[in-house]
Amino acid sequence: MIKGIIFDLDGVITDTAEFHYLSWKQLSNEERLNFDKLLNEKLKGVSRAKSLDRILKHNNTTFSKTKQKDCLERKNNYYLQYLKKITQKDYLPRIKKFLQELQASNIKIGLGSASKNALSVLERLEATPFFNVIGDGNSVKKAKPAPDLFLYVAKELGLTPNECIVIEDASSGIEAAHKAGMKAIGIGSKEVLGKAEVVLESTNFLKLEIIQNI
Ligand code: B16
Ligand code: MG
Repeated sequence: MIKGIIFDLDGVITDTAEFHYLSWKQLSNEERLNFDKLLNEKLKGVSRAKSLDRILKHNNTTFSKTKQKDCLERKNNYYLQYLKKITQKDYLPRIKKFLQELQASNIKIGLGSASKNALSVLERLEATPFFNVIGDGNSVKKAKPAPDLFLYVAKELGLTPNECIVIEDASSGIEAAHKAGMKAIGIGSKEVLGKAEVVLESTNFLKLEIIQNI
C-alpha cells in the first residue's frame, strides 16, 4: 500500500528550468562556451557540478578545479537572483491542490531534489509546510541516478521503498526511483520517461486515483 509520495522539485512542483538555463547561458557567454536549450534539457535533474562537467565536455574543454569552483559560484549567484522572482503563484498546474489532497488522505509527503537551493524555492512558494521530509542536494553524497536520495527520504518518512512513489520529470530521477525499489510517475514525454510506470503529459493530470491504482 502506498503511504508516501516523494516529489522532485524542478519540473514537478515548479518550473525553474528556464532560470537554470538563463544562468548557465550567462556564465557560458562570459566563458565563451557554447550552450543552448538542447544542452540545457540534458541538465535536468543533474547536480550543479555535473552540469558544468557536461557543458565543458560538450565544448571539448577542461577547466582547473579553482576555475570550476568559481564558475559554479557565479552560476549559482545568477540563479539566486532569478529565484527572487518566484512567488506562491508559481506552482505547476494542480500541484498545490494535489499536495492538499495527499495531506487530507494522510499520505506522507517528501521532497527528493538534486538542488542545493530546494529549501529557498519551497519557501518562496510557501510550500514548506506540506513536506514531512525535505531531501535536497545537501542530503546525500551520490546524486541521481543513484538511489541514495530517495532511500534517504523514505527512511526519514519512516516508510519502506515499496510504500513510496516518486514523481519525476527527468530520466535520471526515474532510474534513481527504480534503483531504490520505488515506482515512478514521469511528468513529460513518453520518449524520455518511458520507463516510468505511468507517464503524464503535465502535472495537471495528477490525481489520487493514479496513486491508488499504480
Ligand atoms: P542547484 P531537481 C535539479 O533539481 C535541476 O533539475 C537541475 O537542472 C539542477 O542542476 C540541479 O537541481 C541542481 O540545482 O544548482 O540549485 O543545486 O529537478 O532534482 O529538483
Ligand atoms: Mg526535476
